[in-house]
Amino acid sequence: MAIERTFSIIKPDATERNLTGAVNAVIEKAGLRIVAQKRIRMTKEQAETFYAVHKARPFFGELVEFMTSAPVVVQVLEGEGAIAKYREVMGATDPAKAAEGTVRKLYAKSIGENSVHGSDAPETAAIEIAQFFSGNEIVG
Ligand code: RTP
Ligand code: MG
Repeated sequence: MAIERTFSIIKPDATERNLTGAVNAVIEKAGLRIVAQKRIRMTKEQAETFYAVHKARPFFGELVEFMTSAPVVVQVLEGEGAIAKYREVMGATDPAKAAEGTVRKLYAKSIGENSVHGSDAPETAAIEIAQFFSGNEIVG
């Protein structure tokens, strides 16, 4: 399988509970390498752009409000099949349905406040990485 890069966000519910290191431990234990990372406060504009695909969904306003409510940690993860692997490591969107040992099973509070984001395909990974990182910030 090819070496890929995926985009990750440690969301406000996790940073607020001081779980950045705990989430990173799960990521690294799964064999994914954190090749870029920064803590930011997302602006409303950044959150709306990032989740534009969900604009028509009933939870969009709530989602943007949540993502801007506290700092987040944006990351680039690298590894074999990193995109699918990280989705596995994260677990299902709804923590009640997430498998044992996944980040969301371990730490998520609810379907909305679910601790992490991960890209769902190579195309979205490239777009999402480019929204938050320039090439020289990523050190593989
Ligand atoms: P993400 O994009 O954050 O990695 O999560 P995902 O693919 O597992 O889920 P997606 O369907 O793309 O939804 C994006 C985020 O929107 C929030 N959400 N809230 N209240 C709700 O019913 C609801 N559904 C989704 C979650 O924060 C979800 O991760
Ligand atoms: Mg998604």
